[in-house]
Amino acid sequence: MSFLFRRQHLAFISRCRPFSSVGRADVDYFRTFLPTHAILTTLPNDSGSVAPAELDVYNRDWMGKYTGRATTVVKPRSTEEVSKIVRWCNEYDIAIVPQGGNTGLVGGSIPVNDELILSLANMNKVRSFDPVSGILITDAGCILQELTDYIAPHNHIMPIDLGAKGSCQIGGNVATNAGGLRLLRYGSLHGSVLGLEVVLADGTVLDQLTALRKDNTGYDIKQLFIGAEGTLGIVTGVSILTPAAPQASNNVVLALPHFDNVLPLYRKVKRSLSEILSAFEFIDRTAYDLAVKHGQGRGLSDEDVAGAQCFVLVETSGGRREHDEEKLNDLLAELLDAENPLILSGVLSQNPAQFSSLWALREGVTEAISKEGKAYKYDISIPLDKFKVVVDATREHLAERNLIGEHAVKHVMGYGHVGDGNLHLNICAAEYTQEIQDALEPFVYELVASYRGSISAEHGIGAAKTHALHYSKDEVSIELMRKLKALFDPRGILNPKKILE
Ligand code: FAD
Ligand code: 2HG
Ligand code: ZN
Repeated sequence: MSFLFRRQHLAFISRCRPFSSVGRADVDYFRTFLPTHAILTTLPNDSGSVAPAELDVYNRDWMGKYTGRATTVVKPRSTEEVSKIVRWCNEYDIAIVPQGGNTGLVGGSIPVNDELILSLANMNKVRSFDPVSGILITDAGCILQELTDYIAPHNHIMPIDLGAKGSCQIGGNVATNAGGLRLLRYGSLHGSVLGLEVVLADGTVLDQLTALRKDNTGYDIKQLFIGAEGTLGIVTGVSILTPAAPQASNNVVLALPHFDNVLPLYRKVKRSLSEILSAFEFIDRTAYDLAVKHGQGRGLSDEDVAGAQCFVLVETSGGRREHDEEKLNDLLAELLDAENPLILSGVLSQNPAQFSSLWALREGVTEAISKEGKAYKYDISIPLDKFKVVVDATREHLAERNLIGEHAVKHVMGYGHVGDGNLHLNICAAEYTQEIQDALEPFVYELVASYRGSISAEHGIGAAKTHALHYSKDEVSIELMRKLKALFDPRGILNPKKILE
């Protein structure tokens, strides 16, 4: 009985604990092993403090939606330093927010109060790369693009790619279980991450940084940290399997007269391109127009896109350029010559610059929306044939409440990874307002739940969706998640109020 009470009590503590603020004594302790430039604090301190504005980049998220009140950011350079910081914080009740590139889209990397921000930015060394196996072992703070550049001369590529590649870190990718643009071909990080090094809540270092393709020795504990959003441990090292670079990559953007053509087109493309198909991405007309308006890649001519309701980007990656080009050209010819063509027009990239420009149309939508206004983002998994239904229903729902207009919701749009059944429903407004928020939620979540979909396909739960977790997870699952949290982080210091309320 008393044991049961203690367990329940522990779970309670991990959810509700009030934490200590970082104080001068804490900063003084960090200074015993961190150099001056690795501590940014606004607290009055003998060794110097910074102006509060200098912490803005750490306290504000990429969308400008979430703002924290951290007074101190630490930037350890080694696993040992991370461990010392975490051990200290655990002992003195200081909550920690691990932060990578701060490109997350659900507020997970921002303190909800004045937690200590532990930035991984100074842990940015590649530990080893084996060009034979393709296994890369790296510090968690390495930026995705830099890892791509590092292995490129060895003719390998990262198994993950996303629009934020210039800023996001591999540790952040792992912590969010980011999906991105290559998931169709290379699968999720649950498959390509081979090992992790993690600092646990009490400062213990869990060394599972193996370079083994196969390892069935008991529970696969590392999987729990993939997608845990920094709530179970701080990822300091990553071992990841990188595929051989394809010999040739091509892409084409196709303009479609109706959304109804997307699924027949997907079936056709899969059949015709089979093993060389590496991406099948969707952009509706609103998203496409915004990308073009904000200079994200060069589109098709006005004539080509007249009457197009949506667009699809198809990428091929294969072993022989001539073979792949021939297949893609045959497919295009077939699509255009058909009695009832599925497409209106298409542009096939002719050179690397055009290849990047076509990709930018798709990758650049998020950036374009942020230039246009404030985004409400719903990153959902739903049946493919419901992509348009959900976007239209949301637009209508907002229109019925008179919320569509230049000073309210400017655009409602959908784009995403058709191949993964993942739609990005974005509502772009002039400002973030409670009225729009209340109109969108729980409306969108109920719609998603009605299709037994997921309210977060790839961005995570962060702070943004804790209240909505139950739309995609039943009580049994949530209770198990709570128990795991209490087991890994009994004092609840790691990224509080993220994932679980
Ligand atoms: P952060 O934003 O710093 O952190 C994200 C979460 O992980 C937080 O909860 C944080 O506490 C935790 N965290 C970070 N590092 C660690 C660590 N070392 N150990 C433990 N926890 C940690 N996502 C996709 O899935 N697919 C996409 O295609 C995609 N495209 C994007 C495009 C743009 C333009 C932008 C801005 C974002 C996009 N994202 C996408 C969101 C995506 O989640 C992040 O870009 C990326 O995975 C987060 O990495 P980060 O280093 O910036 O992490
Ligand atoms: C993408 O696929 C990203 O472009 C971002 O996951 C999606 O901005 C979004 O909603
Ligand atoms: Zn995405």
